[in-house]
Amino acid sequence: MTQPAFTPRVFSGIKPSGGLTLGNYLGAIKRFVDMQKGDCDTLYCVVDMHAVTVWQDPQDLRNATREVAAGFIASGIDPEQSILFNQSRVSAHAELGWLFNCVARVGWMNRMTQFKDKAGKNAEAVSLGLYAYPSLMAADILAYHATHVPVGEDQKQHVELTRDIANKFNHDYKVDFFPQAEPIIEGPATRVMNLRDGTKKMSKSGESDMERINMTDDADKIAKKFKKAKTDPEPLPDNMKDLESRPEARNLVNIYAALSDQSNEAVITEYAGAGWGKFKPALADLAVAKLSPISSEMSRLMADPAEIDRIMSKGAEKANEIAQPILKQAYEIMGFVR
Ligand code: AQP
Repeated sequence: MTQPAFTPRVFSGIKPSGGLTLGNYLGAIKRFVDMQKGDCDTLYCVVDMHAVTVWQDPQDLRNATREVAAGFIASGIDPEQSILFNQSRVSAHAELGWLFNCVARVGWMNRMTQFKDKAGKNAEAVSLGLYAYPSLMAADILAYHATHVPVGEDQKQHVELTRDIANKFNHDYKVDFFPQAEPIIEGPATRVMNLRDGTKKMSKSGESDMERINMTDDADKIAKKFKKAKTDPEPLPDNMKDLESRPEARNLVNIYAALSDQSNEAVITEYAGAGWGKFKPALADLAVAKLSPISSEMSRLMADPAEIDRIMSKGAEKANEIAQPILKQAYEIMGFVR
């Protein structure tokens, strides 16, 4: 089946399951801002319906939804240029998500490593929503016929499943209706790791606050967290290859590179032979310089939640205008009487 020409369109989201981390910033938001500068439509979503796949206290969910929206805006997402909204305001996500639950196969879901990681040994007791999460994510993307999805490394498998769902829908109904969305995973920090264990991803919901940098952390906290970050006794080498077996050291170099918009090779060349006593304070200073203007702007925005809600509501109206006709056609293709 040949793929018809779909207008390039960017979609991505972040779930308000806690405060934003440096991982969300470098792996996603910073890159969303870069893509906003291109020629295509950009839609950025606070995916609140994904957040409730695990328990969220209602007041925490409200705060985190506004905080993620504030994080987008403070980092440079312009609500006049990009469509910025929260997922639950556009019913097409849930509706198309159900249709895709009937397209996706249980065997496909069983292969999703994020579900395995999150459910762990407790798989019988987690919500059905956590299991079905990837088909809702496919709906998030395909409700807009989005073609490009900037994500961190951990979401690659879910974007690939989105392609499988689109393919199966197109094949089963003999149409060329849904595009093949491309995951865009670029830069030196596509997987920012936990500061206390370089083999685990930095997450909002990780157990200890010391394992992550929150976008709202102040200068002292950032300095303290980098100072206490796990490393090894060796100085930095002069090439990235020698960091292959040193995950914590590699992570700090990658973070430095992403924050300073350099390649990790350039960073390692600059700091070759340096010890942690030199590198960690330089990294902390850089992180404070980049994050503190964003966190001050986030606090300013968070002081006026009604304004954030107004921005998300306006964005949802625009999102709905794109998604509704696509949803309507999907229903028609499947044979629903409307
Ligand atoms: N550590 C990370 N490094 C690079 N990218 C990351 N992303 C998340 N963590 C890292 C990217 O941020 C976007 C939004 O992710 P999400 O919040 O919707 O889901 P997540 O990946 O499950 O994030 P968390 O922080 O790990 O949340 P919790 O702890 O609640 O599950 C995605 O593009 C993701 O790749």
